[in-house]
Amino acid sequence: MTHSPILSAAGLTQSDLTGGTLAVRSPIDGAELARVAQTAAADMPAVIAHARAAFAEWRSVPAPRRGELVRLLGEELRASKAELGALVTLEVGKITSEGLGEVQEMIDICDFAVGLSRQLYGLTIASERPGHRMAETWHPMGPVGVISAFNFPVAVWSWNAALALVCGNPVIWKPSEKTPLTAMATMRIMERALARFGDAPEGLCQLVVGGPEVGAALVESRDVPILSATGSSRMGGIVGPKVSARWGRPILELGGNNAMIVAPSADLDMAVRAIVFGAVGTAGQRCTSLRRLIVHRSIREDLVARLTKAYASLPIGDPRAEGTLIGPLVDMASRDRMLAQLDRARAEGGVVHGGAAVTEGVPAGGAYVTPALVEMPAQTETVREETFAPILYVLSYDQFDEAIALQNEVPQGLSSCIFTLNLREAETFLSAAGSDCGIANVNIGPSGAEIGGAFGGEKETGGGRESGSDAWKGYMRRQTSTVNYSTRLPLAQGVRFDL
Ligand code: UN1
Repeated sequence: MTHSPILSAAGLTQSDLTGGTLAVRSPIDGAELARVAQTAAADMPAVIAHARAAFAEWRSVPAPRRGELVRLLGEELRASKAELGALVTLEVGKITSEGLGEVQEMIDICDFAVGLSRQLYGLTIASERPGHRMAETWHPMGPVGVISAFNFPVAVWSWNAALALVCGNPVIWKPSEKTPLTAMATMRIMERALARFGDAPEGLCQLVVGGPEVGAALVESRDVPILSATGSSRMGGIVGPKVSARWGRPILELGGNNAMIVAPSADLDMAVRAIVFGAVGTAGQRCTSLRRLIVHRSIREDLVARLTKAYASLPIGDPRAEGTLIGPLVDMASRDRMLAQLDRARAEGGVVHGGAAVTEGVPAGGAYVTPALVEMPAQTETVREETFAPILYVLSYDQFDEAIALQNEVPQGLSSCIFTLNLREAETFLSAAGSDCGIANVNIGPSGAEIGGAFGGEKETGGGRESGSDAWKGYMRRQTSTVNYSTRLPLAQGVRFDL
């Protein structure tokens, strides 16, 4: 078998790509890219023990020095951006610009984490007792298990790894079975950073490739105090309670069912661009993808007409080709699920525009579709589910309160947005009585968040926060310390206990 030059350019060797049992296919044409070796479940205790040994050293390395490793990782990622981006495109089917954007997201979080390595600030707290000082210190936790999904095969690891490493924690990564190659190439980049760093402990960053048994070993081990998992709400509903039951800390980033409210005052030209990117970008396979439009009845007809027009001219095809905006879905099973959901929506009274398999003018063997716009009479069961495909349901509203109620009335709570030029509506949407999501935007679509903010959402999205802001606190343990520098021993709350 001759391998794609993109694989060797990304540092993968013949022995990485052959002889294993896990077949990896490109969504572009369904062709087999490689057969990679899998980690045996029986090897997981040794992997975890290795990480624990690394932790014993790494936790005592000063945080700014730990930041130096992440700085080097950022440098190596910059040097390999084109090659890794091309591999993301090959293994996931993202268009070239989005493949590169994913690597940029990794570089950005490295930069953020380097600064953070000098800012793991605790508090000083006013003590009620004389001659006492109270403080809060943040300490490393231990190995972090990262279970990532196919759709952001490397960026989500980097959000977790960059923070975990500066926080003093080793990382064990189990990527999606659909995307081990980008993970292996990322580890090669990490190895270069480690070599330049010099004295990092062995076992600080490990990759395990395999199925649910490999993930289960991370989920179940008490030696993995933090388990960060990205994927479906169904998966998180199994993983989260298992981690909690053994007193571990789950960080869950699960399904989204992200909506946009389009108010009568909206700048419709801008809204149309945001809607199209949000709904069809990454072929609708972001957890932040736009899935529901809640449009004021007075502008619905106009907006749907503009959207159907915009949808009709979208270039669908090989994601490597310049000009393509919609690449393939990850596999045929995903396309089948999309088509089945559209049938359900029709049965619930939906009028479907688009949403068909495409076989002409696209590489054979890939799961290409026209994105679907579905006018729904109500927020039915199908609309309330996340389908990982470019389906956009259109609902209408008359009163603003109704729009907010519809936005919130789904099980998921990741991202949300409103297009309006009305200050009252915008601020109400962002208020305590507004969107119930982890992300709420005004005059911006729901996807494509910057790394500087905390990323994650509520309800069935799992409640986890990753990436920017103070998400780092999820990777550390907090210690409250009170020091008595006086010659007396007063008790708090004025309690007397005189011997
Ligand atoms: C995901 O789909 O799992 O906000 C992450 C965004 C990207 C990350 C998406 N920065 O769309």
